[in-house]
Amino acid sequence: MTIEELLKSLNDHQRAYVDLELWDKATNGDYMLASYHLVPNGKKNILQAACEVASESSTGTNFPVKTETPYARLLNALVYEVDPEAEMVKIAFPWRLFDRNGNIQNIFTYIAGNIFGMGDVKALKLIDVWFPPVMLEQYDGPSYTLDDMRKYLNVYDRPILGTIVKPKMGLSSAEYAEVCYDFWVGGWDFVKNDEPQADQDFCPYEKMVAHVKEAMDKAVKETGHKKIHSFNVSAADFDTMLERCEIIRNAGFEPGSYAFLIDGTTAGWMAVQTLRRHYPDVFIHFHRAGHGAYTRPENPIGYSVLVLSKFARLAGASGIHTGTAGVGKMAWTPGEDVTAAHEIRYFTDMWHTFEQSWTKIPPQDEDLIGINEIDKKNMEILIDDSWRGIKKCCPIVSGGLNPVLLKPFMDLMWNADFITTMGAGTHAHPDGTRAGATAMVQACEAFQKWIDIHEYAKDHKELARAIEFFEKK
Ligand code: CAP
Ligand code: MG
Ligand code: MG
Repeated sequence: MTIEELLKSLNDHQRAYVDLELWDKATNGDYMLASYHLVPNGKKNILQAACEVASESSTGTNFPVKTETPYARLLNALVYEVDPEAEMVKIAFPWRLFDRNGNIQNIFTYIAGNIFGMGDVKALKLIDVWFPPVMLEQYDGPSYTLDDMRKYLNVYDRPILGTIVKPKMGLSSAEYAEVCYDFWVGGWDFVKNDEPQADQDFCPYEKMVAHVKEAMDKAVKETGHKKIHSFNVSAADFDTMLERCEIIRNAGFEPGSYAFLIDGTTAGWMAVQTLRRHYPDVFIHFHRAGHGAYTRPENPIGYSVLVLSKFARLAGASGIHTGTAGVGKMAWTPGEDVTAAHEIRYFTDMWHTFEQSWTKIPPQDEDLIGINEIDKKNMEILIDDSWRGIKKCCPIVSGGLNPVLLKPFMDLMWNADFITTMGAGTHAHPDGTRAGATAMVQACEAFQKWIDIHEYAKDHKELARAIEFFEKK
């Protein structure tokens, strides 16, 4: 069917949710834009189904209602582009639809809410979103960033090297801290709780925190390097979550030596934003366990890694896992993971549906945008006066990485400005955690010196043993 025929096929109700003449008005600042891959269920054509989606994801339902008012109608989401071949549609959401208190959860109830259950669609995947400058004013964005972490660690020219303590669960608090100590003295920077770490009877929360503090003090003293631990503060309710934060803050850790990890998909956006708003001086670590139900490339219904990552930045997460681009054990590809990792770091990016500028200066103010562009090259603007832009959100790269895979991943990533955490990649090393951590450091050194790791391993035995073990797999 041609676009004209598709338009003619609409009923009055659907016609209220389409404006294929919107074009450049779509980026005039009045709308948040979204692009979806949409396959109708067969009874409706793509434009009819798209209008039903626009209705259900803004002001409407499946019939026009007598209670509609002229003002309510102004808030209708509008289908403004449709590409039947590519099965792609773009929808403009008047941003005044959204809770004006910078509430991400609210947006998801529209653009990733009921519509995922609609009978009118067989496939509905939210591919990308674009935020108008006014929304960037309203939402928190990151406060404590990777740049602050780098300053604390005095590490600038390589990824932050980290691990996740394994086994995932079952160690006592003392055993847990022992593994942290071994990693910190063998390698460098960063240890995180695993995503299910909470207050289990074999590893009581307060004891885990206290033992980690002891291990960190010992490791800092021995190595002369600062260390960081990312504590999982996810909990049954917000009070308990905040209590866990206070346990950590009152355990004697110096500012910068701890991060708060939140299981953002299972705990939800409210938890992420509560942490961001309560603790602007702490690195908020968004673990995304469970996101695969929405983001796996083969899932017909859901949203992309890019969308999740962009909202994490808007919500103010300091960092979010963005995957290993197919190099590690998870299912995604460079197209998804590297795009997401780049998008949340830069000031502008145009690798996907929309060119997103993360500046709060309205697009029409070109000369100021020009100044921002120049500053971006020196990175001052993102660091020193973020009033003009949303600060960077740090890609956290994990999931089946090991010293052998670091270079293949970095070749895809094109930069070293991220945190990497290797669990098995450290603790499965034939000579244990300390050697595993050292092997990771050596693999990173080899990359920095442009030396092949097999060459470098000739006089770095921990790396040699890691290659022997992990390459066999
Ligand atoms: C990695 C990990 C992370 C996943 C999360 C795990 O352990 O701790 O939670 O990487 O995936 O439990 O699998 P390994 P993503 O290093 O031993 O694989 O980063 O893609 O969100
Ligand atoms: Mg409803
Ligand atoms: Mg994990």
